[in-house]
This record gives sequence, structure tokens and C-alpha cells, in this order.
Amino acid sequence: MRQQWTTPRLLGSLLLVAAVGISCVGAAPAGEAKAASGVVPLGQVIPAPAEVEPGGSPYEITSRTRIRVEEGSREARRIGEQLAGVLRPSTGYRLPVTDEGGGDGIRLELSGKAKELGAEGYRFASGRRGVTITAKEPAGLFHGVQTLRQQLPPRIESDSRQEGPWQVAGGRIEDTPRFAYRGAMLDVSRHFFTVEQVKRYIDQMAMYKVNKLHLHISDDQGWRIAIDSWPRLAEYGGSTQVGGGPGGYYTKDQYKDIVRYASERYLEVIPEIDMPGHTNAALASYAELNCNGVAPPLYTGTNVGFSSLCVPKEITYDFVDDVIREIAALTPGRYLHIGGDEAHSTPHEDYVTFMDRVQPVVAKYGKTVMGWHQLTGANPAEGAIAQYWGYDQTGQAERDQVVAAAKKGTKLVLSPADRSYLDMKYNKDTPLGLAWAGLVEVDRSYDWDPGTYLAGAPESSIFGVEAPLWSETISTSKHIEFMAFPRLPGIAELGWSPASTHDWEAYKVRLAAHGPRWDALGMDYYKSAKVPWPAS
Ligand code: TNX
Repeated sequence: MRQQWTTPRLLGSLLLVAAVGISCVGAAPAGEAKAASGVVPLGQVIPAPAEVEPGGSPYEITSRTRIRVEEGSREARRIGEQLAGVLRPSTGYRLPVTDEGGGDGIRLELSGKAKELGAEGYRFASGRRGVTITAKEPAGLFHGVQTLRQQLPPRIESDSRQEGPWQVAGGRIEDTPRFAYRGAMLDVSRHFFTVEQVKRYIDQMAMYKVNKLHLHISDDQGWRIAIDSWPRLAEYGGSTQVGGGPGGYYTKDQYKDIVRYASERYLEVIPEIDMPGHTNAALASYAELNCNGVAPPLYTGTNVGFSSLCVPKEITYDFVDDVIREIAALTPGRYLHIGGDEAHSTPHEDYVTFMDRVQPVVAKYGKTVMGWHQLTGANPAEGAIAQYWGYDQTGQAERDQVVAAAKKGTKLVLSPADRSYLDMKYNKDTPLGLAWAGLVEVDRSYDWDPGTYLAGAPESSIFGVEAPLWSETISTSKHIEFMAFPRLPGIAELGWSPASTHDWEAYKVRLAAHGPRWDALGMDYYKSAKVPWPAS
């Protein structure tokens, strides 16, 4: 059945390739973004797909459309239900998810044979009878579904019934990511965010094929996860936040709920316990962790660099072992981030000693070390990942250290503070955020190449990119959205799309088309004058 249906279509699209060649969206003329018909031109999505071959008839979703998955594929069915969950409210159609055979409609196919699609890629074929998304792995199907959402008009995202028609442009897309790591970080320590707020942000990340959620769960101002062996960390250390509000923490079940929710959207959670600096909340909770045996008060300001675990005391390593063991047990992902930034109150020798003792603990509990790039000033463990957060003002010696580590095998995740930091102000009038790394407008945030950014670091050492959102000034979902949008989609595109598609002039037109999508989703965003938003 499947063969009979796909073979003529594949043949058709091969003929189509021969006729029109392969076009890359990055190169598409800007005006194409607004087709007169209201159909989103194929490939006008974020991140830009690797290969796009527009052509043939569009597919129209109607009240008779079914979402077809193969029998027995639990994950494909779940992805089908997620898609139906987006499409049902706005179209008002039933859109049953079914494993009964049939050639038409929206088909989600897992094919072990599609090796070329890798762990996250997908193929998308659209024509008169239907849309077929094929992937080797469920993550690829999920990403293909995000592409399908963006090929539909923005009002598809509304939670109330909208007018059709619901057409998907005809043609084929074949799409795999440039980098394996495409992350976003949320600092839940400076201000606490509830499980519901984190889930809302996860949904927004997932639309742009972000696949890592880095949670900064401890800092001077708050410890945000329950640790059974050290209960005061969360109960006392989590009891406030910047500005003195009540703070909060995740119970183990709540943390697991976040991890599960993220994994159903193909995001891996990377928890960060920042050490040895950024530890005032822990030091305040247990006097014995302090070198002088005296617990400092809780801290609700925004200074950095004043706290340190006590490197010479043995109890420090009992503490670290317990915390890492409990968090590793809750986290199915591969990585555990141990921070390591701004340890200004830890003498360098102590810093090196500390990292030499702590990294093996991460390995002992089956995880791979991730740390801020200061870790390259110590002895990064085999396989460790360093997260570079330098910026244009970062000195050459510091860059050299990171590059030298990269040449020796440390993989890099790039989060340049003056490009990817979502807490930097857009301009001097931005009401939220900080400006220590400069003002970061949407074009500046997008206009760099992770492959060549850090001179001397080979592209093969670049594991990917991440956009961190520090929350000294951020305390609501509206704040998160205003700072993340429209910059996060740009960082996501740098992580996913081939360098050949990179072009601000074309990107800003694709980006503009997302304003109405965010409106339909009830999201806030910064209406940058650099982006040609459609008149509303
Ligand atoms: C630097 S970036 C920090 C954070 C702050 C952030 C504010 C990094 C690894 N450390 O502690 O929240 O600046 O932008």
C-alpha cells in the first residue's frame, strides 16, 4: 500500500528536481515570502531547511483529513496526536490519528532504512493527495512536524476556530541539522519559574528545533531542586530570589515532569549545578560547607563572584558527590553541567584542585561533564564540553586557552555573550536585561557563523550553539518571551541550517512572518525595527 502510493510521488518529485534544480531558501528572493495566494512558500521556515524543491500541487487539509501513522509505533502516534493538538482548535476539524492504511492525508513514517536522515533529519513531501513526513528516528518526525506547522498560515496556531483554507505548498524538503547541540538555557535561580512556565518555554523552543534545555538550577540567589540528603538546600536555599521574593524549588517529581515534557518534544535536559562559585544559596543552607564554619545570609542582590565552596574541606566533596548522584539519577540525558564560571573568590590553584576532584564524580555517575569555558583553565576531563561565553572584548589569552583545549579534543558549545545572550538589552531603551556585553539587536544576534567564530578552533570541535537567558531582570513568561523572541529563532537557525543559507536580508523576511504566529500563540516579542513585520 505504502509502496504503491509513494513510488509515483517520488518519481514525480525526481522529475521536478530535474526541471527546477535544488533551491536553497537562503537564496530565495525576499518577496517570495508573501505569496499572493496566502500559501506559505515551501521552505520559508525557521530554521531554513537544508534542501528545498518547491513544485507541484499544494495539499489542502480538510474536514476529511486523517493523520496516518504506522501500526505499533507509539512515538509516531504521540507525535501525530501532538500535531492534531495544534491543528484541531484552529481548523475545527476532527483530524483523527489512525493506523488504518490509506494513501491520503498527513502521513508520519518511520523508516529505519533512511540512514541519510540521521538522528534528527526528516524528509517532507507535499502534493495533491497529502503530506508525508519520513524520518529514521522519532526526533526527525517531530522536527518535520514543526516544519509542517510553519508551512501553514500563522492563524493555524490560534486556539480558537479560524477561517481556512489550510493549504500546504507542494514539493519536497530534505533536512538535517548542521550541529548536534542546539540549546537554550533558562536561569531558574535568580528568579524562580514554575513547571508550567518552563513547559511554555519548552514548547516555544521546540518549534525552532532546539534540542537541549540547559537548566541553571543553582546560584547565589537560590537552590531550585530538592536533594534528599541535603534537604535545607531547597527548603532554605530555595526560599528567596533576586529582589527578595519567595523563590521556590522543584520537587523531584516536578523536575522529572519537566524532563519528561522536554523529552516528548525531543529536548534533552542538562541540569547545571554551578560550582565552586555561585554557591551562596548552598553556603547559607549549611554552615559546615563554609571554610570558617559560618553560614552567610541568603542573598537577593545581583553581584557575582563573591561565593565559593571550601576547596580544602572534605565535606565539600561529600556534598558534591551526593548532589551529583541524586541529580544524575533524575536525569536521563548524557550531560551534567558543573558551571565553573566567575569563581573569583576561589584561588586558581584551588579551582584546579576542585575541578580535578569533581569531574570524576560526574563520570562515576555516568554523565559527561559540561562546564563554562573557564574549565579550560583547569584540566578538562576527557570528553568534557566547554561552553564559550566570551564576547568581542574577551582577551586573546582567554581565547587561546579555549582554542588550545578545543585542539586537544574538548568540544565547544558557543554562546557568545554579545550574540547569543538573551538577557542582553536590544537597545538602550529595552526595559529588561543587562548590557555588560553590549546591546544585541536581532541582526547582530543572527549575523555570525558558529563554524568560523572562534579563530583557530576547527569547525569539527564545535558541538553547537546555545542561547542562555539569565534571569536577574526576568521574572515572568512575558519577560522570557520578550527577550527570547525574536533572537532565539536566529540562534536555532545558526545551529540547524547549512552555512550556505545564511543571509540576514532573506532571514529577516522569514522572521517577519513569525510575528503573526507569535500573536496567534499569545506570545510577547520585541518588535524590532530591523524586521519588516507585516502590517497588522
Ligand atoms: C555572567 S555568563 C554570568 C552569570 C550572569 C550573567 C548575566 C556566565 C557564565 N555567568 O552569572 O547571570 O553574566 O548576563
